[in-house]
Amino acid sequence: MDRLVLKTINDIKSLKIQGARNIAIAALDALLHVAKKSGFGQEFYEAADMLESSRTTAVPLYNVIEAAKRRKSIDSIKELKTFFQIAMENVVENGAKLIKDDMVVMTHCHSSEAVLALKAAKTNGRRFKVIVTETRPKMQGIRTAQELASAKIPVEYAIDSAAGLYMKDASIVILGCDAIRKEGIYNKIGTYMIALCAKEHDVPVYFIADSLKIDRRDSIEIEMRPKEEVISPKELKGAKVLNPAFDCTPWKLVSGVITERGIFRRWNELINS
Ligand code: RUB
Repeated sequence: MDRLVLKTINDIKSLKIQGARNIAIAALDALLHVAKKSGFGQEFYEAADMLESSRTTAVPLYNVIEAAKRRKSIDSIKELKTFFQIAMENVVENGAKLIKDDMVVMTHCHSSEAVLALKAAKTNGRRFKVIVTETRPKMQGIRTAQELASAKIPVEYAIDSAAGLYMKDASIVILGCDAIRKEGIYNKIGTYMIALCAKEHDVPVYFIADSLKIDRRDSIEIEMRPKEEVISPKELKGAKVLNPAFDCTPWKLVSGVITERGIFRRWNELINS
């Protein structure tokens, strides 16, 4: 298999490249490289299938690869990349409007769309603080905290289990999204717990997502990560280690999904828009 494809898969699996949008863009870049090199033959389809199965819950990866396989043209792969750019600009603009002066925003993990919306709010002159949870076991929250701090946005970096303690101080929860489905929104593990806690404190919960995250399939697989990310095998024998990467927040806990088409509170509203 092509070396760039193998490297991309490795970077995606190891979370060097992470976040649903970044993963899909990296896969498109790898496919573009293969298509330019050897066209739309066996190598292209094998690369597409390997890339697609590298992460199972990040729906834009599935959606763009299936589209690239159907369309079989270099221009359409480039168009898919352009779609991300244009959609992202509108998503970010719609997300930034929710941030008001003196708000305390809580966020979890690292979502490029959520970070860009918060940075846009800062550019628009809003003054606010962000509480970022560390996001065990791979600590992607640190990327969010670093990027916000570099943009001079006040940040507090909290251990995951402190989300309940600090929710009473939050004005809004802004999260990324890996899949928008009939039963709810899939995002990094821990999101559901944060949304439940926000409900208890009457804090609105918004997900930021472009429409390439819509998933109309009958089922979705929640990615299970290696146990070695959590514990050394020598430390615990005779127990199964559970390390799921994502969970699902049901629509009843969702105040809105911010997309390039507007903000939606229900699945039917979104798919009929
Ligand atoms: C990242 C994560 C992000 C979404 C959205 O999980 O859950 O919130 O993927 O990201 P992981 P984006 O680190 O396991 O990929 O807004 O960048 O698409």
